[in-house]
Amino acid sequence: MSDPNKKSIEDLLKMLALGESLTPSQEKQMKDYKFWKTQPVPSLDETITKEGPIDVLKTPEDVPSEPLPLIKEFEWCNIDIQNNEQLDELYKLLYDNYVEDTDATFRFKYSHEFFKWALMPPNWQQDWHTGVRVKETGKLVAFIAATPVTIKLNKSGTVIDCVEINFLCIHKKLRNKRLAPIMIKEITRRVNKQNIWQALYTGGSILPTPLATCRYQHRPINWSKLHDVGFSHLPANQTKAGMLAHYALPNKTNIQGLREMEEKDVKDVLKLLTEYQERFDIVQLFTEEEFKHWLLGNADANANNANNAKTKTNSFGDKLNSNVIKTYVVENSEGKITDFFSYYLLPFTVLENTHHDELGIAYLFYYATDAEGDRYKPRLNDLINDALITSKQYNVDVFNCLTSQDNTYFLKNCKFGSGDGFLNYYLFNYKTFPMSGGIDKQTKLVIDDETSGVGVVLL
Ligand code: MYA
Repeated sequence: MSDPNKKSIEDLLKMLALGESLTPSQEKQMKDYKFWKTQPVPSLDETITKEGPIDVLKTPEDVPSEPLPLIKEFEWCNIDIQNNEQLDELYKLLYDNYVEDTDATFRFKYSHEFFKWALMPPNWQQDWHTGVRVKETGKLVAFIAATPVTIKLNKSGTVIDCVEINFLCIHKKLRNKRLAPIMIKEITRRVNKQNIWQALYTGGSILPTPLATCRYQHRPINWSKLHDVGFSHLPANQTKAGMLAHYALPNKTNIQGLREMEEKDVKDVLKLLTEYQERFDIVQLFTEEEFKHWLLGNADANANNANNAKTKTNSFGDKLNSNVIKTYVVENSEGKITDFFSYYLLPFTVLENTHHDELGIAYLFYYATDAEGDRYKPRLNDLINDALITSKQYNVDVFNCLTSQDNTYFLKNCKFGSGDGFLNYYLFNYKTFPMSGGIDKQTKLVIDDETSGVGVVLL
C-alpha cells in the first residue's frame, strides 16, 4: 500500500515548478498586484487584438545611470561567475532559499558547470548577474540574473532581442518585504541601459499575464529508486515487479545512426532546428556560437572538467561531453543529420535517506526532426524513446519535460505522466496572442497530438 506521508512524483513536480496553481478563490485580481500593475505587461483580463511592444517611448539615455536605492543595511553587487568563491556563495543562497521544500528532503544540486552553462552564454554581461549583500557582513542575500536571448514570433515574423530572467531568489528571512520589485526594477534598468526592452521569464506563480501555461510531465526511469526515496507510490492493484516491467527500457538505443553531437555538426543541427521551429508561435533564434554553447556546453566549464575521468574526447582529440547538457544527432547513411535531441541534467541532493543521497533528473531541451506527415509522430516517439534510453547511462532516475514544443505527440507512448506543477511563460513589455501550451485551458489536461505553440525552452 502507498504511504500517505511519502512524496508522490506529483509533489516533486510541483516543487520543480516553484509554485502551485491557484484555486479560483485564491486568484488575485489585477488591482491586487501592487507592483505588477505598474509594469508594462498585459492585464489579466485583456484580450490581445494586436501583437507588439507596450512601452516604446524610452531610449537608453532616458534610463538612470545609478542603481536603485536600497535600504542602508544592504548594497548591490555583481556576482563573478568565473570566481569559484562567488559561485559557492550563489550556490549556498539558492541551495538554502530557492526551492520551497517544507520537509527539507531534497535540494537542487547545482554545479559550477551548470551555473557557467546557464549564466555565461555568448555576450553574457557581468552586471546582469545582480546580487544584494548585507553591507556589514558581505553575506549574499538576494540574486537575479539576465542572459541574452533572441526571440522570434512566427505569426508576425517579428524578431526581438531580449533577455531571459532567471534565478530570482531572496533569502527566506527577507521575504515579503517588497525586495523582489526592487530586484526586478534594477535588472530592468541594467538591461534597458543596453537598449534591450523585452524579457522572457517563466514561473510557477500566476502574474499578469502568461502568454502560455504548460504542465510538467515526468517519466520514471529508475522506478524502484523513486519509490525508495518516496517520490513514487505504488498504485492500487499494482505490484512493484509490474511497475518495473512497465517502465523498463532496453540498454541499447533503436535508431540507426544515433550518436553524440560534435562541434562539426553545429551548422547542420542549427539549420535543422531553425526549419523545424517554424511550427511554433514563439521560438528562440541562435547564432552558431550560441547554439554551440547551449547544445554542447560551456567551453571553459568543460575544460575545467578535463581531469574528470568521465570526460571523453572524440577522434580529433576534442573534448566532448559536458556533464550538464547532452545532445545526440541522427546521421543517415548519406551523412545527413536528420534528427537531434538534447536534455540537461540537474540532480537533486536527497537528505536524510539511508540508501540514496542523489536523484538524477533530466530535462528535455531542444529537439528536431525532418520527418513529416505520417512519419512525424512515430519518429518523434522513437527519438524521445532513445533519449530516455541514453539518459540511463547518466544515472537519470526521472526524465522531465513540459507540454511545450510538440511534446504532446509522444507523452503517452513514451510513458510520461502529468504532474501537478504548471509553468507560466511571460514576456515583459510585449503583447502576444495567447498559445495553448499543450493543455486544455479549462481542464488542464494534455491535448494529444497538437502543437503547443511554445517552441522556446527556458531553464
Ligand atoms: S522564477 C523563480 C522565482 N524564485 C523562487 O521561486 C525562489 C523562492 N522564492 C523567492 O526567493 C521569493 O519568494 C521571490 C519573491 C524572490 C520569488 N516573479 O519581495 P516581495 C511578486 C515575478 O515581497 P518575496 C524566476 O526566477 C509578487 O507578485 N514577480 O516577495 C523568474 C509581488 O508583486 P505584486 C514575483 O516573496 C523571475 C511582489 O513580487 C515573483 O519576498 C522573473 C512581492 O515582492 C516571481 N517569481 O520575493 C522576474 N514572485 O504586489 C520578472 C513574487 O504585484 C522579470 N513576485 O503581486 C521581469 C522582466 C525584468 C527585465 C526586463 C528587461 C527589459
